This record gives sequence, C-alpha cells and structure tokens, in this order.
Amino acid sequence: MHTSWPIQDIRAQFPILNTSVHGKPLVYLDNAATTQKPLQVLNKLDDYYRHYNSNVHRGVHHLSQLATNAHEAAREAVASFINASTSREVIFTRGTTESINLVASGFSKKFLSPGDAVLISAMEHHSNIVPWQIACEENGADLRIIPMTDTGELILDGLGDLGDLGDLLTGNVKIVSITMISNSLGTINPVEKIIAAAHQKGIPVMLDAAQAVPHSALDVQALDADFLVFSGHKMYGPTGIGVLYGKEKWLDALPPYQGGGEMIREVTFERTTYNELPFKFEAGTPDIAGSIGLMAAIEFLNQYGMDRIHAYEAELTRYAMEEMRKIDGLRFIGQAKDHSSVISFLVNDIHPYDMGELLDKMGIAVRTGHHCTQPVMDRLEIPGTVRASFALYNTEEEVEILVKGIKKAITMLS
Ligand code: C6P
Repeated sequence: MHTSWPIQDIRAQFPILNTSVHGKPLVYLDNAATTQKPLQVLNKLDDYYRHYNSNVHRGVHHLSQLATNAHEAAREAVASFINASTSREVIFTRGTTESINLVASGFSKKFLSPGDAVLISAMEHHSNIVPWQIACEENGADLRIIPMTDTGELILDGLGDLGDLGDLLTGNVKIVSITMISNSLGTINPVEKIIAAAHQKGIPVMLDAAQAVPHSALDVQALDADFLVFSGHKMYGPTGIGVLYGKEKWLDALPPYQGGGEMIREVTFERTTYNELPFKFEAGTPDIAGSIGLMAAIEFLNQYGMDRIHAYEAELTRYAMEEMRKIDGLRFIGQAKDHSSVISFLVNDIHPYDMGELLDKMGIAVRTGHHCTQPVMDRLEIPGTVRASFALYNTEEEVEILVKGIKKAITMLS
C-alpha cells in the first residue's frame, strides 16, 4: 500500500509516536481530538521563545520586529493555505470554538431580531450549537436544525432541484452554520450545495472546518464560504491558536468581539474608534508562539501536499473499515457514502467506555463517549461511540493492532 508515501520519514518527525503506554508501543488513533506535533513545529516554538520572544505590533525594537514579522508571515501563510483573497480576512483566535463564538456574538448584537432564525445541522459539535443557542435566546430567534438519516447523512430535501432546503431555509434565516465533516460520524457534508442554496437567498454560510482542514485542500474562494473556522491543534500545530476566516465585507460589518489593546485606533474616555481588519477582532497580546507554530504546521503539510495526504488517509481508512467490518458484532456509527478518516463504532452491547479502557491498556488511544455531539447520540439512541481517527502518520500495521485489540477486548468483555 502506498509505497511512495514516506511513512518512516514522517513518523521520525513525531517523537511522541515512540512512546510506550502501559508497556505497549503507543498506537495513537485520537487524531480528531488533537494531532501530534512534528519536530518542525516543536523546533519553531522553541526557536521563538529562545531567540526572539517579544510582543508584536508594539515595539520598535529589533526583537519585537522579528516577532511581528513572523506573526504576520503566519497570517499570510494561513491566507494562502486556504486561498483567502487577502490576509486581512484571517483572524487569529484560540480555536474553532472561539471563532464560532465571535461570529455568533456579532450576529447576536447586529443581525438577529425576534422571528429570525439560525440554521445548523443535526450533527454539529456543541461549539456550533451552544453559541447559536445563546445568540437566539438573546434575540428571540429560532434555532433550526437540518435533520439527518440513521446512516448519518443530512436530509437536504429539494436541494439541487429547488435550490433550497424546503421549509428550513426561509428568508428569515440570517446565517447557516454547518460542519464540513462530522467529528463523531465522519460524514463529509455537501457544503457546496448548501452554500449555493443559501446564497440564492442572500444568506451567509459559516463552515466549521475543524475536521476538514488537516485532511484535504481547502479553498475558501472556490467554496464561496462567508466564514470558515478551524483549530491549529488538529492540523499538527499547537493548541491555543485557531483561525476565523471571513469575507472582508462580513468582517467589516460585524462589531468587535472583545475590547482591549491592539483592536483600537484611538481611545478617549468618551469614544473609541476601532482598528482595521484583522486587528479589530484581536484584542490583547495574541498567541504569537501559536501563530508561528501554526505556520510551521502549514509548511509541514505543504511539504507532502494536501492531495497526497488525502489519498493516503482515504486508503488507510478504507483498509481499516474493510478489516473492522469482518469483526463479529461490530457496527459502524455513521455510514455516509462520503466518509472521512473518522471511524465511529460500537460492538454488540459493549459500552464504549469499557472498550476504550481495554484498548488503552493495549497502548491504543481512541476516544469514547459523545464526542461533544450529544444530539447525535440522542438521535441515534446510543450512549456514545468508540472512535478511531487517522492521521498522515498512521500505518496499516496500526490498523491491524486496532483490529486485534478490538477482538481481544470483545473476548474479555463477553
Ligand atoms: N472536536 C473531538 O475530539 P476546539 O476545541 O475549539 O479546538 O474545536 C471544537 C470543535 C469544533 N467543531 C468540530 C467539528 C470539532 O471536531 C471540534 C473539536 C474534538 O472531536 C474535541 S471535542
């Protein structure tokens, strides 16, 4: 399989992959929660703190200029990675959650009124539900949900033919906010169609790309997304840094999120004027090491190419599903035709926590539970799932260890 994929070189860049857990070699399959970090990223963080740690945009001194240049180069790198038309459209945040909160809070203050609605889907992460619930509550607006099938696919009746979502996408919807890939089901949603339908009615769309950005090339202009959000730590970068992409016209229209240094142009006790984009949304000292680390992660990904990464992971996932399908009593939770490298499953009536605990004893790191998507679990009437999620450094051998581990756990728990 994929003899051209430089798996040994790649793994050599992730020292943590050589760790032992409970005396067994680590098999890290919790990449949808967070990915491990390559030396390239670790070294960049170390280099920053060791050699040019300084605050940005504030000092004329040499170190501050170095830090500012690196921080702004990171913004350019993100802009080019997602093909934003300008780096002014790239706001650094703490992550996906903060990015969504920023937009939801802006819509709450400026664009939502009683009788309006926000449209999300049945498979959103809590961070794309709760901020909108708060915004709707603040304004007497409705939170509408695109339903899903038992196989974990969105029900988009009429989409394509009618160019709308039937009763859901009506004129009083002020924004559609939808995940590109479900973190608990692995479903890849047809966001292009949803964007086209929403735009026909002049409704903006925000894409939660947290699970998409590490796995395939993203082009915000081709997608015509109005907002797109993601976290650095799920794409081999550090924790604490994330991105809000927004079309300039939308970012200009939104009010500031937080007040403080950096986001202002002029302050008097009577009145404050705000800085231009992107700084209007970046109050306080930013995560400078984080942005620099994120740039290193982008360089790491670009070195292999998103298309090749996607092809390798897709083949690995196919192999994993093929092998797992042979396990008696195992059922996949989320069987969408278009599937990412997230595999959720249950075995007979074994509780996901029990399976997860036993796998952990074998050195296999998977996630168990509701994965911050409780409404998905309620919809499917299950307590949670076991989730194995793959990254570019995982191997066929690791898939085989997982399959053996699941079989062993079944024997122990039956
Ligand atoms: N999902 C998972 O194990 P933050 O925590 O802000 O970096 O990302 C939140 C988030 C938003 N949307 C989606 C689709 C996500 O998957 C996540 C994070 C992790 O699935 C942690 S719950």
